[in-house]
Amino acid sequence: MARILILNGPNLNLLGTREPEIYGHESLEDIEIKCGNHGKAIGTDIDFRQSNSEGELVDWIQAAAGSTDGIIINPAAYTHTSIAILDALKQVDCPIIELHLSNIFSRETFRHHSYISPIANGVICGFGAHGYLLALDAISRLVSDKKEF
Ligand code: CA2
Repeated sequence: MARILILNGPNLNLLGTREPEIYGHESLEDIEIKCGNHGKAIGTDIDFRQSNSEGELVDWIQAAAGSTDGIIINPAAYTHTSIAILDALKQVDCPIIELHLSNIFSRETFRHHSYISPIANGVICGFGAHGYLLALDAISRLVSDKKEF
């Protein structure tokens, strides 16, 4: 069974409590449950985490090298600032999908640049919580394509 690590960056633990017009009404725990159910349906094993700490996210990415088949990451605000997360992801040899709840390109210009996009296999943004399920489908295809070679 493919092992997929889903990482969530700073403040995403507050989902559902504020700014629902941007991020929706679902909590991160709701999204984790949906991912777990969808993961089962498509035959993937999900490890779902959130941290407000850049260093902890880097540690988790480093530990994933060799033990995870794919990474889905919503780096939140670190998307726009973190060379450390970029460098960590560069060392991992598995498919990577960058994910955002909101359409970062329809928001402030400082959100239009991502340090992560250049090394991601793909980017999903603007579909709210449903984006997590889209990302799971996409990464599971990338993982099975990789195993065929
Ligand atoms: O759209 C996304 O998923 C973002 O990654 C969310 C980040 C933002 O900095 C990115 O530009 C786009 C912000 C996450 C903060 O989430 C909150 C949720 C509810 C209340 C307050 C913050």
